[in-house]
Amino acid sequence: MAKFYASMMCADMKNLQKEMEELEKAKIDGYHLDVMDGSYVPNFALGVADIQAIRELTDRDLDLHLMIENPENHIDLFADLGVNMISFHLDATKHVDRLINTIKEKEIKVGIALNPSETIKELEYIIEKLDFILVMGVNPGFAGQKYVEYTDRKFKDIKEYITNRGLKTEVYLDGSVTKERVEYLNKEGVDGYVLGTSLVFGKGRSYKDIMDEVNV
Ligand code: S6P
Ligand code: MG
Repeated sequence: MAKFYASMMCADMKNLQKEMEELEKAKIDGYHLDVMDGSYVPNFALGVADIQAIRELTDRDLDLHLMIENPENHIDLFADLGVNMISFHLDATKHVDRLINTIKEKEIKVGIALNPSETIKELEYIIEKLDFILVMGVNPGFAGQKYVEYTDRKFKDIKEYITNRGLKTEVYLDGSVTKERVEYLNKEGVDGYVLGTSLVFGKGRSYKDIMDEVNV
């Protein structure tokens, strides 16, 4: 079964508790938490207080997506907030392998977020240590962007690579996830999806009604 994570930078933070209650009725597996530093990407998103509030309201998985420079400087802080998964970008840290080890030592699942231009080959040696790959369907930094179309081809390459290597690494799509895209990529074996404004938020419909229509 595909997993669904709600991208909380797209949620109505004035009504956080109600948003989360509605999302949990809609079979959301967890919450995707985008952290941005205005430097790795030209935007800011969720912060420590938001993550604390979300953690207090749910036992479901918190999937932290770090779009920040030098993420290694902040792993203790985020681990103490009780997140369950952390992904970071290859070009945001000098020592990728060391950072993977640091996250694993905290017993937090670790993933690499792959930008549109980056390939699965760049993960050749580290892939065996990864729990998941967060494939960006958009350039990181903003919600509501257009899908980078070659990502569909990239998923085929990634799945083939993982199968040939006999690995169990999960593959998720982050960015521009629509009903049609979930239904198409599900057949390609994509394991999970980050849901933002393209599918659930700001549609004026109940999240449950929307998700009931997604055939996976
Ligand atoms: C983008 C960020 C994502 C967005 C998500 C929004 O930098 O990593 O997690 O929150 O892409 O979804 P949508 O459907 O508005 O593209
Ligand atoms: Mg994200």
